[in-house]
Amino acid sequence: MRITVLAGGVGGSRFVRGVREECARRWPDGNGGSAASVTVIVNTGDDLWLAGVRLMPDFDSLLYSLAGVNDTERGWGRAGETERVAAELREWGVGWPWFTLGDLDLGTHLARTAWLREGATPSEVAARLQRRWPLGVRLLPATDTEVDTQVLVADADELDGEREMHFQEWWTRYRAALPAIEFRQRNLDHAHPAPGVVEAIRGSDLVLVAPSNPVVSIGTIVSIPGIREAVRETHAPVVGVSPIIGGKVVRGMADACLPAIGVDTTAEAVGRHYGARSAGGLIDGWLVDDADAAAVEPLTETGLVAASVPLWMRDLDTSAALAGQAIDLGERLRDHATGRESTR
Ligand code: FO1
Repeated sequence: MRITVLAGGVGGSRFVRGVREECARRWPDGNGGSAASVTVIVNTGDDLWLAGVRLMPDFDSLLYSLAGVNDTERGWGRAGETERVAAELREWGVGWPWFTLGDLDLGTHLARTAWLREGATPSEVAARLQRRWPLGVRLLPATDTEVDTQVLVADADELDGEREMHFQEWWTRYRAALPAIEFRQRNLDHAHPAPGVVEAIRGSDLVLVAPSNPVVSIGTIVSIPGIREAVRETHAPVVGVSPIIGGKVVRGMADACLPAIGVDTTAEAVGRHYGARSAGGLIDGWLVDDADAAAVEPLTETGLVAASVPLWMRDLDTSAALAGQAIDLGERLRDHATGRESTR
């Protein structure tokens, strides 16, 4: 069983841990792991250069969470972190005072930057970093091109009344409080999927879209030329999980991003936004929370196979249960599709 997951950082980490756990339960390999293979296509739009080092926040959130060394409260960075270097950087006025680089976390950024300076690609760096811990899944950056997300906001002090800033400043300094006019990926014109990404999507038995930010995480991944096409053309069923429950984001700032693309902050609107593959969209199945069960009927009319299940991931068991629901919906879609083929 080969599963590929499109994921961002914080919401993605919980979901991917659930997928890993559920695969170990369904397809045990006899020594605690899984005979299934899970590949995660990781959003790289949150990435940035800061204080001379290259940060890849979503990749690092997945790496630390899957390795069990993450700060579970904050949702990013390392457990047991200290901030001695960050205090010095603030004294020197290097980096951003509102963006904390922990000492252990800096170890990762320094290793990554050292390898990049030796000529390694972000994909090669990602492979080296995840060799340190047996994660049980493979993490692939969506692209090796720097596509750092920029946010356009209104600014009366600017001549044209607008200002652009890195997504991380918009989120960590302003807490997404500045209304976003537009999100833009840099270098999209010469970006392409990282090695292994298209092959993973096309070669899967199931593609899952994690309950990550539809704009700056999933949206960024599928904006890389070639990735949306791979998802639309894969023979695997494509099942998405709503990041919105009862009209509210579960974590993060998707509610501050969705208005910029004209999408309401509802499970139904995001499902419609991704769209049914049979109607030119991205997904086949869409899981909403029981609180949004009323969305199932209207979503079904758009060509999606929608289902309402418990979406809250409070712990490993609930995360694994959600992953199981997504895998089951994928099986239903596959049987349905093959059923359709056999009647042809
Ligand atoms: N998020 C914050 O809200 N404040 C921070 O100071 C901060 C530092 C930070 C350092 C490294 C890293 O990988 C992530 C960090 N984040 C911080 C989280 C980051 O903004 C998020 O992980 C995502 O990029 C946004 O979803």
